[in-house]
Amino acid sequence: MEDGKPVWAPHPTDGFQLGMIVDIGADALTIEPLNQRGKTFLAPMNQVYPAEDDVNKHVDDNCCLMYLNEATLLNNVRVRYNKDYIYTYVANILIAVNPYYDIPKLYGPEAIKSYQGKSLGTLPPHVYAIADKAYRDMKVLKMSQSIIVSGESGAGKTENTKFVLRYLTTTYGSGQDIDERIVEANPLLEAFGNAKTVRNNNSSRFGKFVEIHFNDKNAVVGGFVSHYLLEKSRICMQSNDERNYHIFYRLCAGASEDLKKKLHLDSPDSFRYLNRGCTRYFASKDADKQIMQNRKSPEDNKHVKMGALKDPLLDDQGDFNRMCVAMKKIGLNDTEKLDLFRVVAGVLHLGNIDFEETGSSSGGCVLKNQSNQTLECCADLLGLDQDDLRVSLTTRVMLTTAGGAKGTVIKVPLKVEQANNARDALAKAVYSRLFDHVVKRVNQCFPFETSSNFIGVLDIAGFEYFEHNSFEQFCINYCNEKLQQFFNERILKEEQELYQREGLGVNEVHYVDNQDCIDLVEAKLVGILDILDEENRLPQPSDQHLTLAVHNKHKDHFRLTVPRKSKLAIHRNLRDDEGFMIRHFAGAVCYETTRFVEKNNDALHMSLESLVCESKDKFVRELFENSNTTKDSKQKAGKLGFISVGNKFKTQLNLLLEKLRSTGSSFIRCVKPNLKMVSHQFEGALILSQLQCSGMVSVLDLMQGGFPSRAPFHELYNMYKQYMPAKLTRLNPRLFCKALFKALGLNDHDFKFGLTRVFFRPGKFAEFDQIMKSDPDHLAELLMKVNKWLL
Ligand code: AOV
Ligand code: MG
Repeated sequence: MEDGKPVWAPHPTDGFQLGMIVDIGADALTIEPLNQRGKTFLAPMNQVYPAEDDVNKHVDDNCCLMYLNEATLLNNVRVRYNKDYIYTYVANILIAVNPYYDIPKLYGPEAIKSYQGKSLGTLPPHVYAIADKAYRDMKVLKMSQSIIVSGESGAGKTENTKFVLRYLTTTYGSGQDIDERIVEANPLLEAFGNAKTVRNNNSSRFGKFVEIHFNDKNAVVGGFVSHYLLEKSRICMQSNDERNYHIFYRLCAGASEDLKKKLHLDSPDSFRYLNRGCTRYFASKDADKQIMQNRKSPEDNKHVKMGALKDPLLDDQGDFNRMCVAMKKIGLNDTEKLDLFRVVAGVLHLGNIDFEETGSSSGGCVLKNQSNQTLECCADLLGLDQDDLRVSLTTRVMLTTAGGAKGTVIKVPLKVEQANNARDALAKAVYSRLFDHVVKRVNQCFPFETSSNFIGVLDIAGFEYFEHNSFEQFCINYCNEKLQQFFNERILKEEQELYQREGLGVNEVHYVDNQDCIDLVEAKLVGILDILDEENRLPQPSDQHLTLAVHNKHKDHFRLTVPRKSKLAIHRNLRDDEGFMIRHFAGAVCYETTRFVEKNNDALHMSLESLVCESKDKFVRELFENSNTTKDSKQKAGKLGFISVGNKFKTQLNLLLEKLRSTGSSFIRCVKPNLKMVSHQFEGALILSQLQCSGMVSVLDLMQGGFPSRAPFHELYNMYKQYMPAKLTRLNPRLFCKALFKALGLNDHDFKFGLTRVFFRPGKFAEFDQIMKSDPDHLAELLMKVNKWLL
């Protein structure tokens, strides 16, 4: 860092602030903030970074900056965000900040047109540019491509994913129904798989990989959606201020009177599964106002006053109608629609069944009186026999070995609490099978026979850590470890391979391999997932026993520790048998293991399973027949009452990564600008931590030590030949560039000539470009030099 130049020093809310170094200590610097002269503070040496000369300047590709570090990246993204440039490149990686409002013309038909066939970097950074690059790479390299969209909840993954799908189908579609269907499948998937959370009013509660398939002429022929880990706990219970899946409210708000009668529907607050989350509606007053303003007309606000469970930020009735239109467009007929709605209503009624103690010595329970009619409704909607349903909810079939008579079936009465659990388990099973069906049905609407290549878009939740982290966070963070490893492989490894190919002889760059963390979770027998399965198979599994087993197996593992207060993880103090802490690439997370065992089991207990499998309703029966549960695993489950959620996810994830590794890849890192979900508010510290979690900072480290900007010889040649004398333009592009660089007197240290392109040190390409675009007299003078040098 040079004397007398401003630096970026840490700031608690802005991330970084400009200041001057006024004193240098052993490992801390004394900084005087530029905007608070006279006041000083101490900053750790390794958190102070050189600032660009002009901190108001911004660049499309962050690699054009002179200093590549997290502070200059944050500043570049901030300056751009304030001008509504929400997209920024770091080399080929796209950073996308959620604007929380519709930026005029950003995504319109003209924008779609303009990006077609354009190399990355010729137009302002855009998600369309990434989509087009994927398409051109697929075409030229004859290789499938994937676009990995990541970021925390509310960062804009799903919106950007939709823009990619719309761009590709509009630009390279077949001109037939299929194009529209690929886009219109989303409202249906979102109705069943998205919900309002405190972080996002339309939060995807499942991961998805959407493939658009192309024929040998590179036109769209079909699509395929894979889905991962629908959040099941939400079906029966939501946190404060959160809702259940959209479809429940939409159906209650939007169904015709006729349909309402048929499905015995009422306002959402009459259903247990809907009326326990929303005690307060507003994420914040500001967010609320903002969103109200965004509503196009007063008409949009008129439902706000409806029943207590009506969320003023969401227009359930309008959304219901839009969803029905989408269903029609993708080809669902009325019977199919009714099938879906019937099961949704069935789940709602199931949730309203209440139990009370019998008071008899057997300790069992019975349905509360007023639940009898609900039972009837529910049985009717799901095609079940009323009495069978009653018995299955209040008793459990067990195989007994008592008295030596092996395998005698007995019915054990359930306690109220157990009956509640049985009811909820059934609801979760029915709804999650219904979701599987929705995805399957969506896939039938863009079928294809053969395809040459595909472009897949991955929209899956990013690294999460909350105050309480449970099995869901454990799975999603495990997934992010795998994706981070893939990112490292692709970005860091490939960068080095490029240097090698081009004969640059740059020192190898080291990065932290997270294989050890992945192994900790997924290794055979000793990995946490297998330890968990083993626990599930015990006659009396318990979360405490599981937790101790995990600690025992990995006593000195670098990545695993007992839970304790740490700077990195905000959590309550847990006992050693209540949780464990994992050091992830993005920070340490403390997992509370309560209900891990239960959440890891996908099996319904025997009597419930056979109940639904024998439903009189063909649709319900098929939900269970055609589920992902193979016959094999069902048989296993029958014996042990256990189907592993964790290991199923592991298998799916490994298949996904295998697929990703076989494709070319692009990365989109989405960023959430503030917690209030409002436009024009840039919370620096919050954004900085997202950039760090996404691995962007290690990319910058790599780039700062290497040659982040590069330009193929022929591109430079084409860019500047118009300014050159004829003699020079006769040279081949490589010689042309050499001559030019020599004449300009550029410092040898600032660039390197590879086999096909010039590589620039950070910021040096911008300098070079500036010289070339400087005033004509100056350029002419320089060109004279080129001429002279050549002669
Ligand atoms: P997510 O997919 O990353 O969260 P979304 O894509 O659902 O986040 O974005 C959240 C909300 O932000 C959207 O509903 C929009 O209102 C707004 N938004 C996002 N991107 C844009 C954009 N480019 N322009 C305008 N508004 C935008 V989650 O699914 O919760 O992890 O599980
Ligand atoms: Mg989403």
